[in-house]
Amino acid sequence: MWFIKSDFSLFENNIVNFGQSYGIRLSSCNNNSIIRNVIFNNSKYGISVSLSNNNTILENVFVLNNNGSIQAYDDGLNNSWYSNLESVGNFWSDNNGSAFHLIDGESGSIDIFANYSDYDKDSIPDYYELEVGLDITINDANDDLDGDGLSNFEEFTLGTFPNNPDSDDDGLIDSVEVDLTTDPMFNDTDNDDLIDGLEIQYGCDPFSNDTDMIYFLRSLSNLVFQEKNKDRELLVS
Ligand SMILES: [Ca+2]
Ligand SMILES: [Ca+2]
Ligand SMILES: [Ca+2]
Ligand SMILES: [Ca+2]
Repeated sequence: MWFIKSDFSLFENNIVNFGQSYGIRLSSCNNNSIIRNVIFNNSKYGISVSLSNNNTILENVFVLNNNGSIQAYDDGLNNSWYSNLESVGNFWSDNNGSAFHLIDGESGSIDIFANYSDYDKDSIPDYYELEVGLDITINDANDDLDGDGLSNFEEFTLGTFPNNPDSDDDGLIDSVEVDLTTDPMFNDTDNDDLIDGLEIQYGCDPFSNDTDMIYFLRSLSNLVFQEKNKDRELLVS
């Protein structure tokens, strides 16, 4: 959508998914409102405001525009990318919840009420979905990508990795750790140098850091003893 010399207009609730060039481009346009548009996967700026002044750009959803670079551009005067009155800015796929979001261009504009976007509205933000390899275009909150018994949304809220069934690599899958109440993101819950998976395997207490090593060593020596006896019995017979 390329607007030239358009003033006092409202561009609202459009879905802009050209997949090729600019999303919304203003050239010599003044006093317009660009509000609540969804601007997805355009190869250049999602919104570009050039030689244009006093425009308001609010509550737009910017997703994957400009090939991973800054998604909006502004070289005009007094363009607003946020509203102080309503404490609202725009939503960005490259924002992790940080309030400040930079806009490219000579104006030095900033969105100070920036927020993350959630394109598929599954309550998992785009930045997170992109980070861990979830699909930002479909509601996959209840799916279980890594098959560990926890849904993608549960993993997002717990802080475990939805693309790794054993997030802390201690031999216990994430849902087992949730059931046991061991820490799924720290491999040695009681900090006694024996990882949680081995504590469970050898019947130790993953929450007690005083005796675990002794039990572990005793278990190991019992195993070795049994193995040796087995060999001896085989030799005798
Ligand atoms: Ca989402
Ligand atoms: Ca999972
Ligand atoms: Ca684990
Ligand atoms: Ca331990």
